[in-house]
Amino acid sequence: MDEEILKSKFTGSLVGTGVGDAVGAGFEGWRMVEPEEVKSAADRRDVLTYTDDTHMMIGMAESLAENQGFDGEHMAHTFMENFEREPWRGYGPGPPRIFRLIRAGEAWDRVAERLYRGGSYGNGSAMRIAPVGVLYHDDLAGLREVAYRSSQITHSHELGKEGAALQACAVALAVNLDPAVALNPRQFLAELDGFIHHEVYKQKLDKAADLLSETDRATVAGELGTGIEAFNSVPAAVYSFVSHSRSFEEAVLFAVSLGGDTDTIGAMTGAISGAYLGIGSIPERWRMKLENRLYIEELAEKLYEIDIRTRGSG
Ligand code: AR6
Ligand code: MG
Repeated sequence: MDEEILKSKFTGSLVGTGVGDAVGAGFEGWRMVEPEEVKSAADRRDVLTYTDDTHMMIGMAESLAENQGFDGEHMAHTFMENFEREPWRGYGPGPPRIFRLIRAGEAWDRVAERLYRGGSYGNGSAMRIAPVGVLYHDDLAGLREVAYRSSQITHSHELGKEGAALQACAVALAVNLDPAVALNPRQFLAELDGFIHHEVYKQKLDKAADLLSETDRATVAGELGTGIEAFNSVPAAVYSFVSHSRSFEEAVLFAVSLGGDTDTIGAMTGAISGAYLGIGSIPERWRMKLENRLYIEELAEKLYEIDIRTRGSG
């Protein structure tokens, strides 16, 4: 693939996370909303402010860039320090508790098991995963391992880990596809199905395929789910992407219009769409207003440089 196109996919996925998150942020908890309404709300705002989704995505990218790959202890401390600087980003209930326990000296890879029964299956480890998806785009075994281990910091339930791996894989597959060639939605879903192990996700991916010709948004939202749990939100993001693969804007507006956990489903949809279509597909009027855009682009470029070096020596 042309190196400029590949680079634009790295930046597209990370900035896409931020834009999707910020566009969805005003509608969290709504039952359903018209795409037009989401669009005009985003257009009216002077700054697109992101939430914890993008804040944690930035932490992942910072840690991966600094260590040229995954270092769990470092990533956990990066999350914790970022949270302590900006605790007002809208974090879910679990992660702040984890950060306090890590601050008190608990081990980064054990602490998450103390939350909920068997650890969290919230979507918090999937929403932030775009940097893993782009960095490991040509190594799906490595991607799975890093998705699981990074999830272990805050979301140790197997459904939390699998949701992070599914979202990372969707980003990676999108990076590897030529944006000039029309996407085959069924094939994309089938490849994800081949990658994923857990039956809960396999069933959701099958449903997504069955819903490809569905025109009623309420049916899509009801069947796939739009909740805070990873299995009730990653499938909706994948669906929003495959059903609107030619347009970043349409994919994100559709994702948010489903209601529920709109910022996170918007963030995950933006990550996949940006990874497929590249940074140029993100509407300029949104991209330019994204808070900390230049820093996010810089982090994406650092990950891209690591990718080039790894491929050069591999
Ligand atoms: N059993 C029952 N409920 C659970 C379990 C479990 N094992 N695991 C999670 N939940 P959390 P997050 C429910 O706290 O994933 C922000 O708004 C439980 O109700 O780990 O980081 C972001 O933008 C729990 O409170 O946080 C995202 O929208 C909830 O899932 C979201 O929060 C969330 O899990 C991310 O939250
Ligand atoms: Mg959020």
